[in-house]
Amino acid sequence: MKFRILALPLLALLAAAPAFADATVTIKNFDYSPMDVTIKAGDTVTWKNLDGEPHTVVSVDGAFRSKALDENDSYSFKFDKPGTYKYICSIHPQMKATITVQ
Ligand SMILES: [Cu+2]
Repeated sequence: MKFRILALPLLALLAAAPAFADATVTIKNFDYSPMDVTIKAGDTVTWKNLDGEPHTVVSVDGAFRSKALDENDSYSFKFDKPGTYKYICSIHPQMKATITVQ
């Protein structure tokens, strides 16, 4: 019983911890920075919005889609398959960038 009581909050903590980011993309001044990121299959990319405006991270081919990220919100996606992933901000479609997974 004691173990159960201790283990549950621990599991909740682990589940709430952000995924380890192998690469970080900052969203600032209506740009993704860096615009081109190259990672390995299995790596996780985390985007963080530093603008006062909401932005999203939406894959052109539907592989991933964030909710609207407010200032200082972040979104992570783990890329399991090699390929070229172009993405945009669905609110400001002129914002474009690419993740290349080797
Ligand atoms: Cu945007």
